[in-house]
Amino acid sequence: MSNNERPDTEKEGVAGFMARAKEMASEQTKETANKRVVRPFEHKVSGFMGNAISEGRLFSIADAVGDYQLNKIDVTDTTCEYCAVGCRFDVLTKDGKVLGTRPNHEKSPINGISTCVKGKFAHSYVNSDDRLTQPLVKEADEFREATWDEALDRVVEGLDSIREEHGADALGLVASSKATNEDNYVMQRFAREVIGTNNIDNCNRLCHAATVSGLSSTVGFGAASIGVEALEETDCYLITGSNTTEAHPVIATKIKQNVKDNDAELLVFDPRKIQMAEYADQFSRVEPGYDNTWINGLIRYIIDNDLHDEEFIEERTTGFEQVAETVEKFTPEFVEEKAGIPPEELKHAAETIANADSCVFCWTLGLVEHSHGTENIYAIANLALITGHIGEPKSGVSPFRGQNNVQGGGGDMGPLPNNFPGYQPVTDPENRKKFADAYDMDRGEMPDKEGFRITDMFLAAEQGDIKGMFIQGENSLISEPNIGHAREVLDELDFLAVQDIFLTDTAEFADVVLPATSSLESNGTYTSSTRHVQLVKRAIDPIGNTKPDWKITQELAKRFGYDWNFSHPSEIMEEINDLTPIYGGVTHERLEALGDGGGLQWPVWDEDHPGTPYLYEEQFQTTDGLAHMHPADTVEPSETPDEAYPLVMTSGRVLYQYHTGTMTFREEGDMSYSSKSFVEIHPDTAKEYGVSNGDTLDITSRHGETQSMAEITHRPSPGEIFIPMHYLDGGANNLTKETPLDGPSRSPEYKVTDVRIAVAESDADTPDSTAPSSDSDEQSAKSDD
Ligand SMILES: Nc1nc2c(c(=O)[nH]1)N[C@H]1C(S)=C(S)[C@@H](COP(=O)(O)OP(=O)(O)OC[C@H]3O[C@@H](n4cnc5c(=O)[nH]c(N)nc54)[C@H](O)[C@@H]3O)O[C@H]1N2
Ligand SMILES: Nc1nc2c(c(=O)[nH]1)N[C@H]1C(S)=C(S)[C@@H](COP(=O)(O)OP(=O)(O)OC[C@H]3O[C@@H](n4cnc5c(=O)[nH]c(N)nc54)[C@H](O)[C@@H]3O)O[C@H]1N2
Ligand code: SF4
Ligand SMILES: [Mo]
Repeated sequence: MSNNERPDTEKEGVAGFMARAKEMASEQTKETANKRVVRPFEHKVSGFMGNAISEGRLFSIADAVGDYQLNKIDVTDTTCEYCAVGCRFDVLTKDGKVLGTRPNHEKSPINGISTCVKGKFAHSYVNSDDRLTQPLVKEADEFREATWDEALDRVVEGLDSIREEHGADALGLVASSKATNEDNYVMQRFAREVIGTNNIDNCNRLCHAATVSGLSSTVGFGAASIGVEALEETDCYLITGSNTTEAHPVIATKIKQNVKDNDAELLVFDPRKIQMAEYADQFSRVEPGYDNTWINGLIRYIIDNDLHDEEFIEERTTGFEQVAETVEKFTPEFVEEKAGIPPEELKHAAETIANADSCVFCWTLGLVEHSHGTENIYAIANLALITGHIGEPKSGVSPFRGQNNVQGGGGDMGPLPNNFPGYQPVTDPENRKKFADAYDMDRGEMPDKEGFRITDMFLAAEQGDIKGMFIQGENSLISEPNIGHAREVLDELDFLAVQDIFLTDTAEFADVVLPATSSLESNGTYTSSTRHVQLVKRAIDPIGNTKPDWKITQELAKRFGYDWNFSHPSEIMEEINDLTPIYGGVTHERLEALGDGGGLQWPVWDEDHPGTPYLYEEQFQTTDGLAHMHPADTVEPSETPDEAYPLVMTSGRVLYQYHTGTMTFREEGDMSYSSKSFVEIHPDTAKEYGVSNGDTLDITSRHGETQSMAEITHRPSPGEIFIPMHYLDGGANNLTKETPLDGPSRSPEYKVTDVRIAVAESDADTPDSTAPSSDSDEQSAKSDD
């Protein structure tokens, strides 16, 4: 539904407010003031959230702005702190308060004039009263405020005593993909140089790690091969496991535009009838966990019907024979039986992809958060390769990355157990020498074996092999698979330090909590899903006694005896330039000089290199320059329904909330939508179990149990339910499992959990309450045009 199609009642509310606000403004200000100041909050209410933000709050924004002391309003261009689309906007601030944001098309290479609801509205958390503003230390199970000196000393003591007694590998460090590239670079340096371990990882493991492992071993880089232009102009999209309108709204808008204006073909494969399905030429409902099956089915159909690109396969790839052999068993009948895709849909999709002049393969977590996630990526990469749809301006692979900086801070910068910055393996002696020399270490001091992945850190802690952790900017209690397991681990650690902007549910377990600046108080860079490195600029001074993440890490390093002496993130970037070839020419000065905040797409090999809008034009990033296809033949997910657990739960996101809610739960507008957990359930399933809309359900898996509220809707198939991941109470991770993990990437199988349901408390007061709620079916129209 577009903003203009909102129900009249909402329009009236917004329109009414706008009329009054404009009246106020016009009484008191001149035209120029109106242009500069009123527009941001006009923009604020013009969107869907006009009805969600109370008039009280809008008027207080208007009042603050309405002092009309224009010279006191600061405007800073920066990059969005939510998702990896990489939108940029101006932030309007006054006296340390964030008033609002406004897209500035001159400084927004990716989004132009668009942002989504989160970029537009969800920044109240920054000035929230319950921000962490002072370090905290725990004494007799209670937190008390401490000085930075005391808190940092306690962290050093906590980490050092474990290292003394059990060795450096008894410590696990978690870096934050919410933080900048520079923050993450120093964090990996801290792990390796100061602590002496490769036990460092971040949320990419819970996210696209299978994409990274799958793509890096086939085509070279664990990243999207294309840029936004391809997403705007390609002739064909295969989108799978991506709820694009809710998770990457600005990209969704570009895709919908291309479909509408240029008749681009859109194929959507997903277990849920998400909004993208409504724009699709073909929507195919997938059985959760059977992606390898239908993708291999497409490959088989294409090869069988001679629709593959023989020249491309011959000249640019290896492994075709093995793939062709492996897909033999994935007949249309087998695909229908296992993955639920009818033969005619398989045929139509295969022919559409193979016959298109250009095609982009888009995916997100529905494809990767599986016990065989890496195989799913092999399969989709094989499909791109056998059709020759990669290495061109409008064709390629396009995983939509998650956190604002998971591409850069979660990968490129090397806070990873296996790689130095720039994906240089830690097991290669040459790389170890290079980094040891740069850090002035003895070569032998550089840890040489791969460290624990996050998921393995939690398993190792259970076994007593990890004794202490330092978690920056992750809310592991809620985001790790199986909250029950995560709780036990966090509770059992000998020492835990957490660095965050709020006292999160995870931080409650900590011995020391360090208060970091938020994105809007930070300088540095983020790297978007399309490999754009972009500037992040401080819009307000650090709140309270908070410090930037990199500075906290540097102060800790100093207490351990390492004097790094960086005085600004741009200096950290200079070190990155020297050691990370793909960032060789990315300097803050250059990004600033571009005038648009930095549309430089890596690899940028040196200062004269213009960046790389799309990858693999001539060669793949492998030792022989060829793409290496890997066969993938796993069919089943790790668990399948039985009598005790007859339904399949998938988990994911909603538009208005972000992950564990630390930021969006503090935004009153977002909280008027999806403020607590719910279970999407098909009307047939509801009928079968006697469930009415609004009932509280007991939901039990083989790994845990929880209660959540029923929302009857046609979005899921009968036999499947969906629960969002955002909530501690009633959220999906009360039911998910910590093992098995995907082999190569060690990612969890968040997307498939067998469950049973029972009504705990009925809300039924009308005979037709088992009908889909209009609200929840409308969710299939959830978007943010
Ligand atoms: N509003 C909002 N936006 C976000 C975030 C947020 O928390 N809130 N988080 C950001 C992050 S870190 C990430 S990683 C992205 C995630 O972005 P998405 O991956 O798009 O988000 P999910 O809701 O997890 O949705 C995954 C999709 O996979 C489908 N799916 C489930 N199981 C399967 C399966 O077995 N096979 C297939 N093919 N599909 C399946 C679901 O129905 C859903 O449509 O979003 C980013 N953007
Ligand atoms: N069941 C299920 N579980 C999932 C998923 C799923 O689809 N299903 N998705 C998984 C995915 S893809 C992801 S990415 C993870 C996300 O899991 P998390 O990364 O744990 O989720 P967030 O809530 O984004 O946590 C980020 C933390 O960083 C803090 N923060 C924000 N800005 C800063 C900063 O500048 N500095 C510091 N130090 N801290 C900051 C926030 O307050 C918050 O506590 O969840 C995973 N869990
Ligand atoms: S699409 Fe992502 S980057 Fe763009 S405004 Fe929304 S949350 Fe921010
Ligand atoms: Mo993610």
